[in-house]
Amino acid sequence: MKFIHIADVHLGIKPDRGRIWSDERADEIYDSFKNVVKFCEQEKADLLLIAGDLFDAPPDEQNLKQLDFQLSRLSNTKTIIIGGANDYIEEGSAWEAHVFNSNTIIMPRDKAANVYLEDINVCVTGFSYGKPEYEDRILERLKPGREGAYNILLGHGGEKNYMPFSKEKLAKTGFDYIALGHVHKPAHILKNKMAFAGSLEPLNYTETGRRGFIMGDVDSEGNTNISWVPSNQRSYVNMTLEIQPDTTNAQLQEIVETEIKKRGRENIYRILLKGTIDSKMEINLSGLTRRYNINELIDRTEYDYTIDELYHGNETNLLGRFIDMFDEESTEDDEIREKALSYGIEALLGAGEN
Ligand SMILES: [Mn+2]
Repeated sequence: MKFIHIADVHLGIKPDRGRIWSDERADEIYDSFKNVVKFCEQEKADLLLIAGDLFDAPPDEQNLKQLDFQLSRLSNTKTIIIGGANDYIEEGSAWEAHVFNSNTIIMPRDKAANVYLEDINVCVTGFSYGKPEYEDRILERLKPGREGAYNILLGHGGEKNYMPFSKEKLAKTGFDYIALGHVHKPAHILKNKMAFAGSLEPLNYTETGRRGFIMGDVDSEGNTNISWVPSNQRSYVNMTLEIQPDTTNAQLQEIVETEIKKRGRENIYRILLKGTIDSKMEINLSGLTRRYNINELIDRTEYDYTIDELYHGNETNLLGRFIDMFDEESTEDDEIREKALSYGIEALLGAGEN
């Protein structure tokens, strides 16, 4: 028996609204889901398990028709879905009303239920969210639905207000495999027995690293082997660059460009600049932000100066007068005094007050 376990696809989400790559990301998330369907067909998977938050919000009839269309391409695979914290199933909602043409089962809302698939002797126990939050430790109390079958638990949560559980207690429930959703970072919790699939694509800048899904193989003795398959088309990358006092803005642009090309120009970058720059240097990477996906540029550079050099030539302006102020006798602690002087100078240089 072969299964594919996915979660937290968040269809319909539009990451990084307003950015040049935002619309494309929405399309890529949908494409990644279609790729999983293709993969199921290629691998002749018996089961596609979707552990909550397939949609970013409760779906309407159109969303479900499109989903049904995608899943109807599967000739060998049954799909079992639970509603999660984002796409919870309300009474009388489209989730409940839609009649699927594809071989798809939506687990009922707000209660535990079992689905027994006789042809593959698999029993899936699941609990669809009927509202956005559950404080109760519901998953820990679920029990395998059928003796003699291969028992799977399909669950969403693991955090305060989202069906919290302890890994130890969940591991002792007796299921053969526990397919989890909610945490967007993939996590293989208990070897070949319990895992968060993670999302198919990273959904915001905090979700760095690769994303994907889980493929499981169960042999005739009931031994499970799972492996993780990466699927994301882009990553969020945090990049820290150290700048030297003699670096010019043109050089900085080249450094950033080289680093982006090295790490993949399709990726979405958060660039942190550190080090010391010349007090006349002005950082401007606008040329790059038009050509690459730069989500954020954080400037933590400091100006390169000595107080004497700085004072010379600035005696009569705001900067000079500020330094004068600190030269006068002071009762302040030396360390505080030095910090205040340096913060003030950085601010005045940054504002061009010299
Ligand atoms: Mn989610």
